Amino acid sequence: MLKRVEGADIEALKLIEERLRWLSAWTIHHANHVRPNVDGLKVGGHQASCASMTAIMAALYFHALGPNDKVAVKPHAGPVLHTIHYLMGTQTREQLEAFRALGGMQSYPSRTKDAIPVDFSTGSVGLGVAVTAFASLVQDYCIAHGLMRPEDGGRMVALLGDAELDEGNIYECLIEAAKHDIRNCWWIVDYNRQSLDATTADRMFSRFDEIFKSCGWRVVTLKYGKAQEAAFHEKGGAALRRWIDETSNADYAALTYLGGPAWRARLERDLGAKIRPILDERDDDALAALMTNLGGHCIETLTEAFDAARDDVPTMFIAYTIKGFGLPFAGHKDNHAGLMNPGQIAALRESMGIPEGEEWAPWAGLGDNSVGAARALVARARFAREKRARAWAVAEVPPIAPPDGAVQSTQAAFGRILLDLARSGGPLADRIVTTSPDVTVSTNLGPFVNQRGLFRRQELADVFAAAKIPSAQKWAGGRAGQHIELGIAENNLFLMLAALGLAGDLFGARLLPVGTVYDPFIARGLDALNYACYQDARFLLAGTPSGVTLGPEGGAHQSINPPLIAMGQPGLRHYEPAYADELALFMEEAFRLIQSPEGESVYLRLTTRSIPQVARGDDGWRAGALKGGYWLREPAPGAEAALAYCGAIAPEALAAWEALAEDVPGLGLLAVTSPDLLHRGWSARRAGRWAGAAARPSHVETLLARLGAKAGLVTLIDGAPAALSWLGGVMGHKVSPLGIERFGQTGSLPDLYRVYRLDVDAIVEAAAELFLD
Ligand SMILES: Cc1ncc(C[n+]2csc(CCOP(=O)(O)OP(=O)(O)O)c2C)c(N)n1
Ligand SMILES: [Mg+2]
Repeated sequence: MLKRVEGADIEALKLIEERLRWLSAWTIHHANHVRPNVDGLKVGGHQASCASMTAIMAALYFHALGPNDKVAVKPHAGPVLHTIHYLMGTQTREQLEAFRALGGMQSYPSRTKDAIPVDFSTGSVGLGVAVTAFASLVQDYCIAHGLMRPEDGGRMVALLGDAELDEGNIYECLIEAAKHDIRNCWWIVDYNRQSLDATTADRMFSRFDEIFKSCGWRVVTLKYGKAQEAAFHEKGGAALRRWIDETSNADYAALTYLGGPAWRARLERDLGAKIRPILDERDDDALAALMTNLGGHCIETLTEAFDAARDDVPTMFIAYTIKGFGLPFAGHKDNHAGLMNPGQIAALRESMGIPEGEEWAPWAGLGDNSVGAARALVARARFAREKRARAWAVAEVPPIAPPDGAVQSTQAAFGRILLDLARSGGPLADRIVTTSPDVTVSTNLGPFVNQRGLFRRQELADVFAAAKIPSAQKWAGGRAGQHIELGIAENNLFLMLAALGLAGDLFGARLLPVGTVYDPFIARGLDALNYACYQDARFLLAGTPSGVTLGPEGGAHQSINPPLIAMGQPGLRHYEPAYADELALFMEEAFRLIQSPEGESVYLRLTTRSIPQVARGDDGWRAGALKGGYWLREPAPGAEAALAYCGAIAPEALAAWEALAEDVPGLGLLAVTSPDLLHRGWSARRAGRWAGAAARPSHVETLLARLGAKAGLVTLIDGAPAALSWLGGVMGHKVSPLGIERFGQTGSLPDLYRVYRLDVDAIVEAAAELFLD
């Protein structure tokens, strides 16, 4: 039985729609024209993009949304979300007045920076849409694992601009979502047929629904408003409908901008006597209102459509709209960043009956009955009003023992550690969710998956196992599984990690997500990785294998710049272990950081190169390793030189140290476990001096202070040398940086290390050159 919308509610929703249109436009206007401008920069904001979807958002928030539903709002309609909360009393006028100012409401909805509850940050178009599909998968995961009650589940909703449908990540996600049989997901397209630059191509009109339908989605097209539908039944209505269907996007937009007389002239020209009954019935304003009465602006059409889609089938609503609806630049192709001038905003205010000086009053100029009805509807709204208290630590992190083995690779050790965790059980292991874009086996997640299985809403039989075909890898799935297998689309990996890494905030159930990817292909999903970090999603990412250390696989798979990417990425901590005991320590730390309010995500750069493990005298190295580096061979006080290495080329560094130690007394050997952390500490200390913070030396300063003032450093990393060459700037030491600056190629490790100058000879030569200088 569908819940029918009461007539009174429709009127109140229309009132709310108008107020959202006004308040979002006014908030933007205020920031640009009323608030003093101190730097002459345009403040900006998108009045047209907001007006395009105020009806959609009024119907959604004040009619359709339930308390567990989560929404990703079209970035440039952010002000509408804030004004919704303003009407609810959960956003302040001060925050609206500070739109785009420091500490004020953000330009685009931000989970971490906005005062109101924001379910998903948006801004980079396309990503906010796709993340909702992954979030619905995570919700099903949490329900299947008993981490939340089914009745606490909700719908994951994306409000998107039509130009977002050009983003490839939408289609990658659509395919993945179909494979995982997602449900409870709505994508509502603000189909105004305008992007940033112009009107969008007509050719795609009929294609979107085909694409979505073939992926199992229900597609609901809301093309005409109720007034248009009624007009289609009038004399001349059939011709009008045909004309609307056949008119190009650009034409429709231009006529909208030109208004009533232009519509009249054009319809008369194109349809002649057939349309005259409809034209004769209406003055210019009424005609313009009819022609812009599209489905996405019609509260009745919207509420009916939302009510009719209450099952769990993923649904795309294509809501036809006018960009800038009800504003003076409605339909103009240049209106994306257009702002009303003071005269235009005053005219809009007057047309809505809002007295001058009462611009911020939510219900200014309305009669008591109207205000009462609107307030009653606002009071009944069921969407979440408060930010969810962040759900943090869920599992004590036990000490993680490194796997045994005199010779090991970090990638193999990673797989072993996860296997040991999976076998030993306990709360930590139960909260781990692994995921990988078709490189599960080749990144050593396989043993974990053998233990814990694939996650599927429906049972998935292992056909090979059933047929008794020998295989090291089990491939069965079901509701208890803890691995989410993705197709090859690294962008999806990061959106998956974003959604898994927000499970605490979204569903009250913190997960410990572990994703693996070939290190060079991090670049494939960089914006999604940034997006995940921007929202403070927490996860552990293993980039493996990495560097030219991959050897025979060659240049297309050998990564160079991820250490620099990690250094430049807030919210992500890079560790690059050389030894299995370092890796175990970093995994332990990562599981802690994922759960800590002050924590962050962790990126481990690993390799398949098996190297002899070092003997440890004591645990003294651990504290330094966690902070980014420790002396594997202590320098003598005031030593003239040191080698600083990162990761899998530790054996070359050690051998070079042996070769040089005799000639360079007191030579130090610095194990850099995180260029990222060392650099952060260093720059934080320098910044701290000006912020009045205690000027305690940073870790890297403490390490390098052991060397003489004129000492030289040879730095080496299987990656971009700039990740370490900056070490010379810390104390003013001379540096000879070794690393990879050209694309890699196939070869054995000795050959590649020789050609790319990472071998012992190169290190010795670099050191000698420092002294010759
Ligand atoms: C990845 C990315 N590229 C470019 C932009 C700049 N940009 C912001 S909005 C927009 C076009 C939006 O058009 P549409 O999605 O149709 O929204 P509308 O304003 O028409 O509702 C563009 C290109 C962006 N935000 N993100
Ligand atoms: Mg658009």
